[in-house]
Amino acid sequence: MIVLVTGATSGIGKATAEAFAKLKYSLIITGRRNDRLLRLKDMLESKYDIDVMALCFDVRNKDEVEAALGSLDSKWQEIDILINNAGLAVGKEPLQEGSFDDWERMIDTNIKGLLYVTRNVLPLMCKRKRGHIVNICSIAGKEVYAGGGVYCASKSAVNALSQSIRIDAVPFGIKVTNICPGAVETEFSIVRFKGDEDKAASTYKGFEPLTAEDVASTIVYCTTLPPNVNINDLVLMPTAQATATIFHKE
Ligand code: NDP
Ligand code: 8X3
Repeated sequence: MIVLVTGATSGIGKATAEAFAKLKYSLIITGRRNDRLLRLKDMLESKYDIDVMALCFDVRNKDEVEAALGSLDSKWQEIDILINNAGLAVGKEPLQEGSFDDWERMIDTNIKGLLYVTRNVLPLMCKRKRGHIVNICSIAGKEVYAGGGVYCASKSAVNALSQSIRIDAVPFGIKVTNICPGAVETEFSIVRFKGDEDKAASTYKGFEPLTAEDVASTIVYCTTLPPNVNINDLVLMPTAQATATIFHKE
């Protein structure tokens, strides 16, 4: 089995890569930070005795995505599972104060990046009449909240794309799963608050958030079900989180 995980240099993507490594799957790991990618490749290969291909590219750059995925030889083209995980939120201002640059980073990464990667991988799955695409959406794709406008819109788009890819791919026996986590403590909030670690840490104060490993084990669950079973859509939350905005904090 071959799994491609985008955004494997941190958080959910990294934990997911390791969860599949434990199952002895071969891995294609991607991200922009090549030093982290190469360290992860070395660790996974030596600890789990598996094959790992590291591809360094920016999912926002269509040419880079095509060049990286087009460089795969026939063995590595046999991707069984694609985890579209690379993504981010930037800023949390009300829309009237929002930054065009932040908006473009979110739209280009979360929507267009997911599309560029999927456009390169899905034809390979269609040809083999097998495959599973897991899109990491968010509770932000199901609900909106103050200051979340463009991030929530980008994740609503992921929600819609999961449904439409499922329709287009169903004649080829391909599964599509949309995974919507609530609060997961990763580098997500550090990125959202542009390096302000105190503000990022305050997001997770007073309750126990999900861990990246919690999401990874859910992804493994969804992708190891029998061939006739697919989880279309899955929302997982910390027990202390009821909706996108209602938390029980001590
Ligand atoms: P992290 O910031 O820890 O990880 C994000 C990953 O995405 C990194 O590996 C980063 O790699 C990669 N990435 C970001 N931009 C690009 C890009 N332009 N090209 C390639 N890779 C990129 O956050 P999470 O693990 O939390 O986030 C993973 C996914 O989960 C995201 O889609 C996020 O929206 C979603 N999510 C997160 C939740 C949370 O509370 N944390 C909840 C719900 C969903 P690099 O910087 O090396 O390129
Ligand atoms: C990340 C979770 O609630 O910050 O997608 O949007 S949230």
